[in-house]
Amino acid sequence: MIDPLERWAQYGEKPDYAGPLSFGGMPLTQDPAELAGCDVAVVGAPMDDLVSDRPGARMAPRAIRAASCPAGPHLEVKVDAFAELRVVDFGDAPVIPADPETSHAAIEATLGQVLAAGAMPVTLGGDHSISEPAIRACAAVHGPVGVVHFDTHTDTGAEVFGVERSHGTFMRRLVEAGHVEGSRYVQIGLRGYWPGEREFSWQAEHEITSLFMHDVRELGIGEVTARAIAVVGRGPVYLTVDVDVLDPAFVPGTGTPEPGGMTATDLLLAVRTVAAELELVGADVVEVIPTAVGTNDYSALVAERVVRETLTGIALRRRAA
Ligand SMILES: [Mn+2]
Repeated sequence: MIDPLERWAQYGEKPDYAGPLSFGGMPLTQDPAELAGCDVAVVGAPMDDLVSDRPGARMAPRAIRAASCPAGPHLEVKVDAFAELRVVDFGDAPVIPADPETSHAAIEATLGQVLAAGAMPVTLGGDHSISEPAIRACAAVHGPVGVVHFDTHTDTGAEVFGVERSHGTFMRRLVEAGHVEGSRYVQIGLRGYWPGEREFSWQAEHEITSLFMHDVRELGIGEVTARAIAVVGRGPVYLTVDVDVLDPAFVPGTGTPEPGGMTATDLLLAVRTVAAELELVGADVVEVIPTAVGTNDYSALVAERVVRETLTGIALRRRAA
């Protein structure tokens, strides 16, 4: 186990730009034996071979780790997730460029090691297709899961350009394989011009709930989040956040940007609330395309905060229990 804070121990924190790169400056290991006793293991899934539009999300795990992550308690809810939870960075899954099937198998196997140790995997994508092996790994241990899915798109196509394994099809594949319960699956933030009638009627057959961007605009994020939590209810839940749910103003780098999206303020509150209220067994943040270095990369920074708010929600839930 490498502790990036070690050389700054007398200060209790280190500069974000210094020391070995790990999520939140947390200890870093690639040894599954060292996951024992951990609550959360962060895993990078740096692949973007299955995007239909802009590539670059393979660079995101490193960029998210390099984004600023200040130490200390959350000013609003007064919980320090890193003090409350034992979080480690488990490195990256051994993905292979231009071989998505092998990369998906590597992601599933790496998350399997996390789950076998009793820890919760938090995966840094990658294009959104990485949620397919990630959710499969969680469902293999916990049984079929509910899903809270923040996204502009439903990702429930039967194919995209005739391709069945894609960042636009994986949710359909997971529902059809029985890994996701349609009646406990909620999409939040949908907008734009895809998908169409065929996909939405398939979704209706599987009792999937869609909360659109106009619902967020008209009902407010508090009510939309409460409705999502009510639909998913008790039982294991996976949280997946495609950062394209945000307005491009808040995420300059992402695979398929769509104007008219959520604010960072709303998204961060929503993920924290979901994590505090539901029984999360896994989470990911995907489709981040880094456009700058370190704290200058706002896309990676907002993705880092999505994870931080998720961890804060988990810490709140643990404290309440
Ligand atoms: Mn997506």
